[in-house]
Amino acid sequence: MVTPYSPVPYQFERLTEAEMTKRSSTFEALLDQRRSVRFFSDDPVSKALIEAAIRTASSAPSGAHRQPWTFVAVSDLALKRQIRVAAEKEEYRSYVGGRMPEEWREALAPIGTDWRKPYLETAPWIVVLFAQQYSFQSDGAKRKHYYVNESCGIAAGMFISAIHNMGLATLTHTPSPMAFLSEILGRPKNEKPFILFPIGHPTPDCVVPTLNRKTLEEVSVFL
Ligand code: IYR
Repeated sequence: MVTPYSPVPYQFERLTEAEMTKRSSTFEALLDQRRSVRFFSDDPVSKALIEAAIRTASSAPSGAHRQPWTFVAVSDLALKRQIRVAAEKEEYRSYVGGRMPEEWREALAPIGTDWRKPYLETAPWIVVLFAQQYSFQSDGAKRKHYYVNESCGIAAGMFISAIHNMGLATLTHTPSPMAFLSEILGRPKNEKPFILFPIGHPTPDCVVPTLNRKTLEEVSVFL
């Protein structure tokens, strides 16, 4: 059955230039404060906050509005431990076992990462974003998804922003390969692990790598 196009009025507010400028600088300053964090306190974070971040992320635009994502939120210590062990096994092979090309290892040197991922156990939550390559209709027929990577990438960005806005920290973590996440978390075949996010409060002595962001001139062209 085809659902017909039935538009409704868009609720929006036309702002003044001054108000737009004020809002843009407040938002820019907020997001500029965000850093990828690798030192998490084990202080608990309420389920309600994680739910709010997922709802926010799920408002992302997506190809044909298929919302091709599943957010799996894990607070169970035994499961987090299992994820840590499996991730470290893969990362050890990459960093120490020579699976990561020299050029890549050099690119990561200033970030200071290695195969150890203790935060996967310490952070009160791990949220794994799975990208649904397709889904199923109620009659079991395959339902096509469109622009899955673009859609999930946008949802991931909005998730990270929501987490930062609520004063929590996260890390965009992509242990490679990630197939172990499907197995440990019991996800169906149509879902592929996309990004893993440890979430929590940073430790009081948390440090982050020194880095500069590219300037507007470096990242843009106006024609
Ligand atoms: N997945 C590895 C390696 C890694 C890759 C990139 I690209 C980074 O920006 C950081 C790390 C890890 O998580 O350590």
